[in-house]
Amino acid sequence: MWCYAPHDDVLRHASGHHAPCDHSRHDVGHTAEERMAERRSVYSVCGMCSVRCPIMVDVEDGKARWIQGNPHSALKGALCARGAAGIALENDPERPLRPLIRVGARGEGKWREASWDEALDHIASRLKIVTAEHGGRSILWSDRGGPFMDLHQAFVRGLGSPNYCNHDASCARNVQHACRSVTGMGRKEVVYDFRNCKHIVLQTRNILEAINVGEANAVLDALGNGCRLSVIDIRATVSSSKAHDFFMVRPGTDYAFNLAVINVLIGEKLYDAAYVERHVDGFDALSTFVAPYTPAWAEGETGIAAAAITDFARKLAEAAPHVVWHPGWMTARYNDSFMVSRTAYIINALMGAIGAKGGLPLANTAKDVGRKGLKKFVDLLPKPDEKRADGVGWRHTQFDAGPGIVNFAYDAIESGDPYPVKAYICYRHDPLMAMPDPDTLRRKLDHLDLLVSVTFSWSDTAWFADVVLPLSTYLSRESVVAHKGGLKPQFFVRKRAMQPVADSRAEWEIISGLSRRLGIDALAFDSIEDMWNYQLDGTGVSIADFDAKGFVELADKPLYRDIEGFTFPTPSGKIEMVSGKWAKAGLDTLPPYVSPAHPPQDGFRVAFGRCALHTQGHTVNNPLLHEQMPENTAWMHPTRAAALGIACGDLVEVFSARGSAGIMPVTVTPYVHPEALFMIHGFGHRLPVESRAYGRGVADQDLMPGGLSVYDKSGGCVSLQEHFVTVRKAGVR
Ligand SMILES: Nc1nc2c(c(=O)[nH]1)N[C@H]1C(S)=C(S)[C@@H](COP(=O)(O)OP(=O)(O)OC[C@H]3O[C@@H](n4cnc5c(=O)[nH]c(N)nc54)[C@H](O)[C@@H]3O)O[C@H]1N2
Ligand SMILES: Nc1nc2c(c(=O)[nH]1)N[C@H]1C(S)=C(S)[C@@H](COP(=O)(O)OP(=O)(O)OC[C@H]3O[C@@H](n4cnc5c(=O)[nH]c(N)nc54)[C@H](O)[C@@H]3O)O[C@H]1N2
Ligand code: SF4
Ligand SMILES: [Mo]
Repeated sequence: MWCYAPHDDVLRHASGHHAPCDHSRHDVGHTAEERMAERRSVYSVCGMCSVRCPIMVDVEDGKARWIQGNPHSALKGALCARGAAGIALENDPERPLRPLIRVGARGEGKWREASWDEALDHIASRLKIVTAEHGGRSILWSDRGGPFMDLHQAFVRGLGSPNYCNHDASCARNVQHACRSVTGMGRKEVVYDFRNCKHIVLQTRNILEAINVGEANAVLDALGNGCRLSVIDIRATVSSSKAHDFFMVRPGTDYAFNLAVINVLIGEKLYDAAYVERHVDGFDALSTFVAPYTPAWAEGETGIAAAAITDFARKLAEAAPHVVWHPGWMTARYNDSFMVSRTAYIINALMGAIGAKGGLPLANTAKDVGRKGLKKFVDLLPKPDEKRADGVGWRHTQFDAGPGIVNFAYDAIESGDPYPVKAYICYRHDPLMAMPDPDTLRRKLDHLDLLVSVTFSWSDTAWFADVVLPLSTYLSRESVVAHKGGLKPQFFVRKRAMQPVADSRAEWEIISGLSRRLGIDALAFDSIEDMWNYQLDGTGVSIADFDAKGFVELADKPLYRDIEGFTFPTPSGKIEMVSGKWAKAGLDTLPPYVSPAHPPQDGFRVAFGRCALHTQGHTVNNPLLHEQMPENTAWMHPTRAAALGIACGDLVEVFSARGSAGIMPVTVTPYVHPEALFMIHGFGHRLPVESRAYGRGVADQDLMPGGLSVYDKSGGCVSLQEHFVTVRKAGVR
């Protein structure tokens, strides 16, 4: 069994400053002494990435000793390396250990330590001043979205602001909007039924390294059962190493690839004609549109042989409707990424896979299985009668208003259009790393009167903030109850496995504390139990019901809803090849393909992705994960390296149009497209408080000057790979 032993000085250091906070009420039935002496297992939820896997934490003497995947769940005990590194995070002194209030200039790194009361009083008084001068609408909030956002959205309502945003404009908004434009539903309203699938297609999706543990298990099980796997990527990955077909496309040409596949499926009548007749609107327009986009044409664009595309389309049709063409996840890449996802959904529809077992069946909510959903915190507060600062819902009518498009709100901070935005709470969000061109973003954020970062590790945004509030890690905080849709919908809850080592707080403690100070009485809860009880009221589930497995399933067995009589929530009521909603916003959802520019002489297209060992930018300073992977390297094709006189392992300086972004080692490999310079995201840290990560590798977001205003007009995501870079040999290691 692996166990992380904290340095003694860490614990002494942190516990010496531990604020008095009575947490005993959260552990009903245990005295502090009993807790210290006992060994127990706590069902909880991982928080090391946005997936939030169910976990089981072994606790001994009041400390988390071992984390594994919840054995009752689809994880069957498995966990990824990052989730297991939570204990190292909890014990790491190189993170904000108590509230900090800025005393120097923004970003200078001069702080004074504050008590929680002082920090929350400070924020509340600043928010009151901003509200008095500019109204509640001038407060912006952003987070990572996901199952706990109800409480956040309620708090933003309580502030009197419509400006709740999440990080999705730099992640999956293009997929969300693509799904909406084709089916009328959000992307999570369908399930990827990998376990019963016969042909999985991964396009811009590295499912075995950009991990969701349950999903990775399901894909491996499917492969074991003879499911076919095809991977479309610009480089080889662990996923492609398991594939029957691997297509290494020219970066940015996926739309061409998909159009050619549709061309074959329609031209050779390989689609499900009965399904199309029953459920699809606009098929004739699609047929006419794809006619010129033949595999021979696509070969010139993608570099994939025409015969291989044709053969692949035929194999796909053989498996229909047990087909999942993954529409992608991190698709904030190109100006046509929305269309890549859209055509993926269209192909799934042509295969009859949307709504089918082994394809993309409909996800069920509590209501769909005859149960009552959680009571929502947002319903405790009136919706502010204000337009959103990011223009979503009125200026940009095609986009979902729920989480908006956060970078448009940044424009409002700078311009004051449509109204001033003066305070910004970044909760579990690091936009200075997650958004392109941090220099420009810093200039925009500098127009704020108040910037607050709520975080469990140092981040570029925390460093630039006026107040830093340390959030407890997922091991030492509870969260509100969450609902997860799926074939078997469920409620799940994060429980506190141990008391925090640092003087940090759980989100409910922070939100209740601020609500109390701001007069948002509806959210000024005294305990997490009160919140859980409010949420569960009337559902027939009590908090004790989570003791058995950590989650409560709302159905006995997977429910596959028949879509025969189903009306899709689109303007036509059908799956739309031409989107009615987007057309109303003046946008063409079958736009002609535009060939991406080739990089200039000696240049590369910047390309990035995730690795199994790190989450975004916030784990590269984690002692355990840093040891496993301390820096990123630039992947370069041998022909390009030879032309530049670069050998594997050499150091190169990487330049954007604006200048140098730093020096990194090169990995020379034939398994990356010659036009791309690929690197793992999240490195290139420059904060003096992170001794391990400091100065290691290059930050891809620094290679995207002007990137905040380069975005997919139909999908809403920033287009992070629409940037070219050059390299210069900087030495030999
Ligand atoms: N250039 C470039 N930009 C990108 C990407 C890229 O590959 N390249 N990737 C994009 C993607 S896919 C996404 S999702 C966004 C991510 O952007 P973010 O959502 O900003 O990603 P994280 O680094 O996970 O940020 C979470 C921040 O919240 C803090 N935090 C506090 N509590 C918790 C907790 O309980 N759990 C976690 N996980 N964090 C906590 C972390 O310390 C960290 O500072 O960035 C996007 N931006
Ligand atoms: N280990 C780990 N797992 C994670 C995360 C993490 O940080 N670390 N983050 C979570 C989050 S927030 C997200 S959004 C998901 C992301 O999950 P994914 O979207 O699967 O992750 P990425 O690695 O960003 O991108 C997938 C692949 O797209 C490829 N790609 C780049 N450009 C192109 C192109 O032009 N065409 C094609 N076809 N492929 C291209 C990359 O080479 C990469 O292999 O992962 C989640 N899981
Ligand atoms: S994929 Fe890994 S890091 Fe993400 S929630 Fe699951 S176990 Fe945690
Ligand atoms: Mo993401």
